[in-house]
Amino acid sequence: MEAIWLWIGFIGMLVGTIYFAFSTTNAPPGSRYFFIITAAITGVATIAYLVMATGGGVTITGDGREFYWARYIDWLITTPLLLLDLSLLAFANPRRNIGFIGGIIALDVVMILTGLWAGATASVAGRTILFLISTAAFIALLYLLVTRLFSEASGRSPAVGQVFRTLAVLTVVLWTLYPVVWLLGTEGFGALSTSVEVLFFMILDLLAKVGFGFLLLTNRQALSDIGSGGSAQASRVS
Ligand code: RET
Repeated sequence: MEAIWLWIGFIGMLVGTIYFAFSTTNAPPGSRYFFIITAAITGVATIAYLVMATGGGVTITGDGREFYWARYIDWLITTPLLLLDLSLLAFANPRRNIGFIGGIIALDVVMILTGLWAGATASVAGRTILFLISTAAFIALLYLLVTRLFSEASGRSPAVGQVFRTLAVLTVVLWTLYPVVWLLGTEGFGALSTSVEVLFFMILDLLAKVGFGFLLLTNRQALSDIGSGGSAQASRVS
């Protein structure tokens, strides 16, 4: 069954990538970078799913589990890009907030790397400690997203504010399900078989990348507000 879920993941990511890449030609002026970042997110995942579906990117751990490390390489590249999309929506002037954006991405990288090491570790104690470090970074990241990014986004045009809130809520809910699947799956308590775990991660990945990208890139009002300056004030003037 695993291979079927992985092929479905591959096709879903591929279709998303082609759609986002073609939509770039029709991007509202000044918003093209959102299309490029979003197509890159699904593009990286397309390759990761192809690798896993053809039997790569997986290893047997010291304690005998089948561990798909390829998905962490995907997440290591794509989750910072998803946070970049959110940050570029929230900040009227992202360049001036480069420290904050770098900080939230650094927490994300810590979360994914310690999650990778936790999954690859044979000892239960090692896995538990690394899982806790990863979760702490995740909570800090969510805190920054819910406080600072939300308040920045409320200063933008109504359409930008609305799409930011939808995407941020989607992100908080979906991302929180990843450690839950991990804990229930083979890396944690082993309540889910490898194939059910692969299925759940595939659904989450499609929603968090293709679903996210679709909601963002089909919102032409928000994208053209951003292209024309993007703050509440700029959109009132135009
Ligand atoms: C792990 C296990 C350790 C604890 C935590 C995790 C969080 C993972 C997250 C992944 C998000 C992935 C996304 C992929 C792209 O579509 C590594 C599962 C907290 C939040 C959004």
